[in-house]
Amino acid sequence: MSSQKRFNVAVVGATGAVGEQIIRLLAEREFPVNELKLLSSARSAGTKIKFKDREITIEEATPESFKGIDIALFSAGGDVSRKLVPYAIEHGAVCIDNTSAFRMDPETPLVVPEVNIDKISDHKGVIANPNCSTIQMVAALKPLYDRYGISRIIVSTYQAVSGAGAKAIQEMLRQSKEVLDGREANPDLLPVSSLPVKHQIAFNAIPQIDKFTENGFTYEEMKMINETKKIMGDETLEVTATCVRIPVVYGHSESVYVELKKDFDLEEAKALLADAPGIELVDNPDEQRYPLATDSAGKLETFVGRVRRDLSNPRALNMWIVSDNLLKGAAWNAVQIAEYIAIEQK
Ligand code: NAP
Ligand code: 3JM
Repeated sequence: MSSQKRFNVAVVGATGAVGEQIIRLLAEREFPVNELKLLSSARSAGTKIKFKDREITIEEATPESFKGIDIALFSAGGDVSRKLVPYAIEHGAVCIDNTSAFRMDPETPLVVPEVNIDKISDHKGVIANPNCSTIQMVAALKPLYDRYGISRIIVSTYQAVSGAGAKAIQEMLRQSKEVLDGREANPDLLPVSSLPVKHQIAFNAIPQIDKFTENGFTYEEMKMINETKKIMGDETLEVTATCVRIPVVYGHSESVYVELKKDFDLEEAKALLADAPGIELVDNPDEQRYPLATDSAGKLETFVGRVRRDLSNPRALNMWIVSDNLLKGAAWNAVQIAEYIAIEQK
């Protein structure tokens, strides 16, 4: 992208699964970077990361790290954001936060550019990036919402291990090898929670992502429910979710049932999806074409297929929504927001 102004950018969580993709996208998209500060915990401080033709030394993230920073992208967990975002704001940075720390704060815009880019200017120093599973779902449902209205969404997710961080990928691969070698899998990480009980992810499906809340839903499920209403700007939307971890490395898949407020024509609904920004319709049952997690890996788009009228409710659709959880689900949505900020401040 072209812009006169160049920005001092900080990436917090630069050595993580999301941070790595943010750095790659900043380079690939030619984001107008002046200085790039790469921050992590003390564990990784001192290691070097390549950015274009430069080698940048990782520094420990501290309250002082944000002096002179214009844009700070956070993906180092909620505790780090809660602690450091206020300092970054104090130093004059606009923060784009990938964690759940500020998403439901009424003062913080929760932005998916294809859905509610108009909210981007309402910030008080921090713009929140939604949860990965929410982002791809609302991006795909937006054209249907605008044309027909939506009353109800029932979603089940099939989420990749990379959503639980770089360590979870290694955990799944290690367990797979153990099982293929005829040994028992030694679960050590998933589900991510403070409880000592861990489950096998290799050759399995775990119906728990994040901790449980008191109502029987997990936090991941509650994120999808609450964030969807906030992003769509519609508290009357009825949403329910079941979030499941599966042994896929990259790409979250979702089975979505959506009840519309008006009668619809199926071919028109598909045409709306095909024309929507950031959406690619892959829907040809005759040729067995539909979105696959493996095809979504490395891509910026959200893929939609298996679009069909529900048999129990003629005003409802069933569909399959897939996207790379580390890209549109995290790093790309965040860099997209940064690109809009850069355009605004040009
Ligand atoms: P990850 O691969 O485990 O990486 C975690 C990163 O955070 C590493 O760079 C780590 O640095 C850094 N970090 C950990 N503790 C820190 C501390 N006290 N101070 C500074 N940096 C610290 O995890 P990930 O998958 O990249 O995810 C990171 C976070 O992004 C998640 O916790 C989540 O909040 C958010 N996330 C959001 C989405 C989304 O949908 N928007 C998706 C995935 C993740 P070291 O190398 O020093 O350990
Ligand atoms: C994705 O702070 C933490 O423990 C991070 C938990 C986490 C989150 C979150 O709640 O911010 C891990 C993976 C997310 C997310 O995007 O909601």
